Amino acid sequence: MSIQTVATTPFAGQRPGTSGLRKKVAIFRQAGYLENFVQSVFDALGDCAGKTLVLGGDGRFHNRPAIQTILRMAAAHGFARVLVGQGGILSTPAVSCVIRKHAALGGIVLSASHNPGGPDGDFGIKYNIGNGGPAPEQVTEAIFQRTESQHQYRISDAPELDLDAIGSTRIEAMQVEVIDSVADYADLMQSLFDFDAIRALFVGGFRMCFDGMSAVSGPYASAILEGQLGAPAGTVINGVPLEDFGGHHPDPNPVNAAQLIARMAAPDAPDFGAASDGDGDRNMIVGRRFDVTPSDSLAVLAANVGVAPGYRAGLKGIDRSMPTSCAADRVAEALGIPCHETPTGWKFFGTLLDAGMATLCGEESYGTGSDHVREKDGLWAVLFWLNLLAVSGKPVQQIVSEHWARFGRNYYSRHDYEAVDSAAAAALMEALRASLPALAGQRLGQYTVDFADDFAYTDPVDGSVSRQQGVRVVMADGARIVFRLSGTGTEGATLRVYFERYEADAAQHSIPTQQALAGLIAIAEQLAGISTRTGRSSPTVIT
Ligand code: VG1
Ligand code: CO
Repeated sequence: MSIQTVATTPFAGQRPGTSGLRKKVAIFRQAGYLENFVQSVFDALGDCAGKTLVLGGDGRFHNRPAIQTILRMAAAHGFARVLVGQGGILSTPAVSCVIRKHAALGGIVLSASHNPGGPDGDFGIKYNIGNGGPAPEQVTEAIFQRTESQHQYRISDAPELDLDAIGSTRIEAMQVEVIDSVADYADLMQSLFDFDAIRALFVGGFRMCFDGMSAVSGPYASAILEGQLGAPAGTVINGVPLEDFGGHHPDPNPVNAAQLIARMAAPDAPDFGAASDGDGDRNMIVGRRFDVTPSDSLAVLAANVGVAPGYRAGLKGIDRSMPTSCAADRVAEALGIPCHETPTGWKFFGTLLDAGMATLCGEESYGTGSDHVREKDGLWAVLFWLNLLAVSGKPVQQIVSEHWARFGRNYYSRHDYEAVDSAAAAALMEALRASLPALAGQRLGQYTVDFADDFAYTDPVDGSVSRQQGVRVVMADGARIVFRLSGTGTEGATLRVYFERYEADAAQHSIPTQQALAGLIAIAEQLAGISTRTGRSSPTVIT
């Protein structure tokens, strides 16, 4: 074994987006592409000697070869130890958990999350810092700067390592520990939730369906739900991670998790349904014939936080991303705690969580989590709901309806226009930005614009500023439309348009969502000219 320095040429466009660097597999398979990025991560970290690194991914195509490469590079950079998930498998929240538990310098997550996998699909890589959370923008920017002038990388020429046998081996002077992918994470979950109450629920005949979407959360869900909590075999469906996710789009929303939604609408539907995404950090919560929006889920968990033993001390605050509905704000107000509004992406929650300013966090994109790790956490949210269902004895729909009756309902929807022409999408956003100064005070449909701006955020802890985080048009009654371009897509541009309006009157809480938001949807078209500019008459996905 020896350490080599390999000459390379920089690749353009290695700037991490909302959640790491995501590209088509074919791009990642170019000689030196992954290596250059990893070298840039290690360069940005500085001295890695004697440190511990956590490494794992969602099992998608190219996961194993990428892990072999990164292990050999880590050895060439003097890491003392790498903890790698068995078979190369670690969910995003499990990486966060393992980094924290073992006081690692950081971790590398190989995933493109909800993006499709397989040889023609997407691959991704993300660096998480010592608090277990995604690297903040200063770090991702430093990594990107290095990629622009990366002319060499260092790697050991050690042979491939067996990733499937738990145990310890060496590459150069570095110890490689293949760890159980689930154990540390399962211990943490057990410390937060009332497993006895949930076990009693299943003993009483409660039925659930968890859709692993052939992605990383299957092994976690099988071990915890069926193994530790006694849910009947078959509770977890699509529970084995496949390199191409079975050809499916591992994004847990009612459109992509159609199999689960159909099961929850059947006459003999289980009591509770849930799904998670490619890397296990998102969750969808479903009752019988009833989908819970992620924004409502966050608000409901916040309002009922005392059911879970790990949260009996109450909440320090709630964080939500700007496009996420204001349902959680109403709960925060009732609890007398702050609610922070951050840009899209979990990396913005880390400073607030570390500073003890928040306990629960959520995003409208099926992401919920807390200060137990520094990532959103799919199975955590499912266990929280199970704990709530066990303690309350009420069905999902009743819990949500009662929540609306108490706090009012924030009707909410997101319209995605995927793979649109990048130039057209950029022009649409530019035109919108140009129109903002004239919008305040204007009458649009039945609404009057209160203010319109491009969301800029100053982190209250470290003072860092992030601009252009989404154009928002906010009406006098608080209803709003948000426009932003996705930072995770790999084909053209994806335009996301978010709609929200508040309804206090419980007699008005059963309107179909798209109907309830029709006025705002028409205004968005009028303001942005979506159909003419993108050539699309309707969204690709509505959630
Ligand atoms: C999307 C979501 C965002 C989420 C991000 C990463 O980003 O909107 O809320 O944090 O994905 O989630 P964008 O830029 O495409 O809108 V995951 O599950 O991919 O790590
Ligand atoms: Co994800």
